[in-house]
Amino acid sequence: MIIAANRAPVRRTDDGWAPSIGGLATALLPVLEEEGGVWLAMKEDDGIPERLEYPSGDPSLTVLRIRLSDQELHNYYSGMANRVLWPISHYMIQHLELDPAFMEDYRSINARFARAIVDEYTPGDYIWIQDYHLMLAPQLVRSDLADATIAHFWHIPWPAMEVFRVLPWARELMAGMLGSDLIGFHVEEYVKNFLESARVLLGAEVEGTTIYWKGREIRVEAHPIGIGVERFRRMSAEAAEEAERLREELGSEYLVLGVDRLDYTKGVLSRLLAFERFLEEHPEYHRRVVFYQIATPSRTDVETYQKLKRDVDEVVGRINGAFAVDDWVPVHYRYRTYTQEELCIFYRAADVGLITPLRDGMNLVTQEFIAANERGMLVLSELTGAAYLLQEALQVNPYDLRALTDVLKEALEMPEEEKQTRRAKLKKRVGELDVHRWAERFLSSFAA
Ligand code: ADQ
Repeated sequence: MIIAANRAPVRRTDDGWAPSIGGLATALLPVLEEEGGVWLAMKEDDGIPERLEYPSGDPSLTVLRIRLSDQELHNYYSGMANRVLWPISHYMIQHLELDPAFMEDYRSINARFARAIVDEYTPGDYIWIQDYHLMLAPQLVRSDLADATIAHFWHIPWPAMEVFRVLPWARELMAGMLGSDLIGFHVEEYVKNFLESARVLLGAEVEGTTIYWKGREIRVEAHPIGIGVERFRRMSAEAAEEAERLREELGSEYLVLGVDRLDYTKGVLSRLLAFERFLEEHPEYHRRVVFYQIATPSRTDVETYQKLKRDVDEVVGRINGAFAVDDWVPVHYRYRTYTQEELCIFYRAADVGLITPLRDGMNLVTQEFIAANERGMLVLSELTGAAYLLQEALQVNPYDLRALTDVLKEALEMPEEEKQTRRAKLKKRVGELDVHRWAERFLSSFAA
């Protein structure tokens, strides 16, 4: 198996190399260790050598890094991936920056990945390319390896065709993806959008969920991704005491929680505005509820992310300035990264998980919250992939400030029995979505 992804699957720890945190590495490393293989990723300043045999004692896989100059990193990653493909796929064309230099380096870095894949390939290998950083690689590999088995998995939404076609390079990018034999998305709606894009923009023939293009057949399928459920259950059980301690320290009857990368797609700002309005309209909740927002710094080199940070700082200050009294601070805002063990303390302690992205491919925080939480209720944006799969959550349109404010009250006041019933169903569903099962499902379709 050859996997190509933006990020490497391992990280350096005090005890040597360990799997990176995050579902993809956790799910795929065991497969690669069993089958043997290669993982190709972009070179970053993370201390990982350009060629690493893993695990150290008895290596079964090789991690190979693709080196990028600073300018390439800027154009390919910060530019094309983060300022073009990310906003367009999340329906945020106001954040698009269409600089042709971005696309130029995107082409050459995809070609570099493709070359490395071809160099590592031995007949019979499966090639699995990940995400929006590598749209052109499948076709570039295909042109050298006509008989190779190639799959692509897309981790963010695929937007409506009329939105995607705004990109000047829409057709070229789509044709790049169609070098694959199998293309995976999180949910059926993204599959439909992609099929429509192939039909209209490329004139490809589409029958059911198969695309016929240049004499080849490409299957397009929904494979919703999950989390390492057992791990989160275990971490949550271990966090029980600390979760109680956190609640005591906060000294508040209710804890409302948000956990996100600080990204404009995650809806942090509108969530804060809803909480502000909730406090304005419901003085009976003053001193009784705390909103804890954890935000991981993300893409801090991009101007729109810097502006978002300033806006969030300002609104947090405004709410606390207006409402805080004595020892009650209504908004606790933490702009930092936590370990997953620490996150589980918050997940476990919360009465309401407020997960309200303006758009999100799946949103794994949702599943982590469900796996770890034993007392509360989940409020979930209907504009996430997760919403299609988690019907028992309280769903809301995050652009609707009125609804967002009201749903918070509804979640806080939901009868215990109803919360329990909904939680049980949600936990069952998250168990089915487990990332190990996701990998199995995708790989067995790949091999079919
Ligand atoms: P992301 O946009 O990064 O992923 P998400 O799916 O929620 O979004 O995953 C975020 C991960 O980061 C979670 O595992 C979470 O625990 C962690 N995280 C978030 N805030 C953190 C914090 N403050 N400290 C530590 N960890 C934090 C992209 C797509 C999603 C898709 C996934 C997987 O945008 O839609 O679900 O890939 O395909």
